[in-house]
Amino acid sequence: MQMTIRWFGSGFDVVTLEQIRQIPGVKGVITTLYGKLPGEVWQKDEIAALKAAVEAAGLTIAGIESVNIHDAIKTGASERDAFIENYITTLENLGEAGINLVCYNFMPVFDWTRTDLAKKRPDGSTTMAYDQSVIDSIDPNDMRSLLERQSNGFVLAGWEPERLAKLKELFTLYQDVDEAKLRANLKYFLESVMPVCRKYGINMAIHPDDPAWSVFGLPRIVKNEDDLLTLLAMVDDPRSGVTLCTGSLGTNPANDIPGIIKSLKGRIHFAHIRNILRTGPGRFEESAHLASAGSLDVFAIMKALFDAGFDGIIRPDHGRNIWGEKGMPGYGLFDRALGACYLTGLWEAIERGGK
Ligand SMILES: [Mn+2]
Repeated sequence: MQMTIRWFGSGFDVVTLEQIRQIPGVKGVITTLYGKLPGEVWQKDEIAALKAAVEAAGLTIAGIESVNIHDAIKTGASERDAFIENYITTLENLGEAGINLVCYNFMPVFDWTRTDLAKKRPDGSTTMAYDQSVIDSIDPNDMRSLLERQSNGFVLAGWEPERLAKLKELFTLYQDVDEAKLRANLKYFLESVMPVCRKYGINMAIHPDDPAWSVFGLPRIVKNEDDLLTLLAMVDDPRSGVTLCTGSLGTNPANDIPGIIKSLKGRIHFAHIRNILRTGPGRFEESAHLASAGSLDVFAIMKALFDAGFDGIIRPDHGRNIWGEKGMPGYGLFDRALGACYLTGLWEAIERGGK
């Protein structure tokens, strides 16, 4: 297990590499070229500069989150092959730089979705929360402004303003795409990139849908164990795997996460561990990582990863905003550092207890 922290790059992230380096047990970051739009090629010199910045701070790049996928690929539009070629070139350039973990998602139109980015909790901290009744009562066009108003001025990952400015067109692109079509487009994409992944030893790790159900009537195909097993069987290559995001899968109480870990054995390349507190049907908020703080048994999750022989990369997922920090929602330093230490402590105890 390698503990990491997500870092959005200088100029985008207010958390510094120097701060991350001081979190016990963290030697690597999960990072990205944050200014890149889906479909753009990541050039060798840009990757080299990112790598140099991380390494100058005494850290390594443990993986990329994310290389986002262009909507033409997700919808199976005629220009998808050109965008897949770009994606392959990006993977080659990452592979040449020795980077071999890429997280991505296949969610249509909207990436992760929340209705409140700074919900006040009883302890005075703020956190991201979701309420399906809010989604049901608003127009998807208002979704972007709802989040932008609360984002502390940060561009939110996966919510590229340039892309979402064309929301109407985006919805039109997806109007004939149902789950079966989306799945077929994912298969086409994965089959196209597997040769370059095999050549460079790159693990592709799909992120589950967040929340784990359809939003605004759009199809979603990475919601539960069945979906995950279907996609792994569909392109049965060890380089095609999963980002186990407990906070995303855990939004649906029917998802037994330790059970899912057991079934996915060997195909979990990356884990996002966080806790959520389910506050009602279709409602949840992000809690501290501690098992006792939310609805997920984080100990049982870490134990299941250990028992499955997991030796991949972990990061504490979102944190609350605590101690007055004004960070990117979900991505402040303090609560994620607490999360990293808690998860590392659990792992140490499980590992030593097992011997
Ligand atoms: Mn996640």
